[in-house]
Amino acid sequence: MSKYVFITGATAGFGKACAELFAKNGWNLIITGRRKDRLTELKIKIIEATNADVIALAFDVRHQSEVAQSINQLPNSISSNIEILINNAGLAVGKGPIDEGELDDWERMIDTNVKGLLYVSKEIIPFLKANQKGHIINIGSIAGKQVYPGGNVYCASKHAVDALSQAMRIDLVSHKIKVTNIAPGAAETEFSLVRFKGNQSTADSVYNGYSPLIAFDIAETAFFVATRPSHVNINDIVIMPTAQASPTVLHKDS
Ligand code: NDP
Ligand code: 8X3
Repeated sequence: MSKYVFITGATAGFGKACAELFAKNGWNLIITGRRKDRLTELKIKIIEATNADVIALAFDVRHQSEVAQSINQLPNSISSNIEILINNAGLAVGKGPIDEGELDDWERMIDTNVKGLLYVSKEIIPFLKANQKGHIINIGSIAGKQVYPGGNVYCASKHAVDALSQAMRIDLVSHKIKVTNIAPGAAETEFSLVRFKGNQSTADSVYNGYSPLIAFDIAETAFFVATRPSHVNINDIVIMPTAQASPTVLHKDS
């Protein structure tokens, strides 16, 4: 199979699980992230386990010229075969009242979650348009559906992802490009360790007392939406752990 799925943030969590699941099911991959060593490790692991062709591109989605240069270096034989873009790279940094927020945290979230998603999409959409088919899967969040205490800028960035998913669907429908927004609730990845700036015990406490989602759950969801018949598009999926009813209502074991 010559089809490629382009995945941002494949060095950890959801993106890595998506890479493994799509490759196992016959897809070729373009995996991206900043940590080159992790990309290389994942590439070797997938090549050993499957027949997938795996291209690793290390770049920071916040830097538009890096994004454009990396993607433009792909040979036409590969870029013209990109069928799916999974816009997954993202992060929360910090959690607390808005007036105590740090400028650098705000900029990291907005630059990564919103501008980074736009920079990558701008480069990939022309390949999908040229083929008059394709699928963009944006990883939003329940934080993009509801705002919760201390979530302010992260929630705003994920509301922007939700809006951009709707906008892409409207603007690209005439090119037969599907757009899906996946909005997960609490999932145990490196997300909380990043959010709490390396504080392992605070990060662990987010997942104590219940079974959170795992990265594979989101990979399965992405794979499901990507494998519907050509006339079917799943617009939006909210997926939470069974123990979670809303961003703030979690049923924990006492
Ligand atoms: P992880 O921290 O495990 O993975 C995040 C990925 O994003 C990494 O591969 C990281 O790669 C990449 N990334 C971060 N910043 C950049 C950047 N500037 N340039 C390129 N890549 C970057 O978290 P998750 O897998 O949980 O998160 C994936 C997505 O899911 C995010 O958008 C997150 O907001 C969203 N999400 C997460 C939820 C959760 O509870 N875990 C729930 C809902 C949504 P590297 O550091 O190598 O660059
Ligand atoms: C991650 C889920 O609830 O921490 O997007 O915002 S939450």
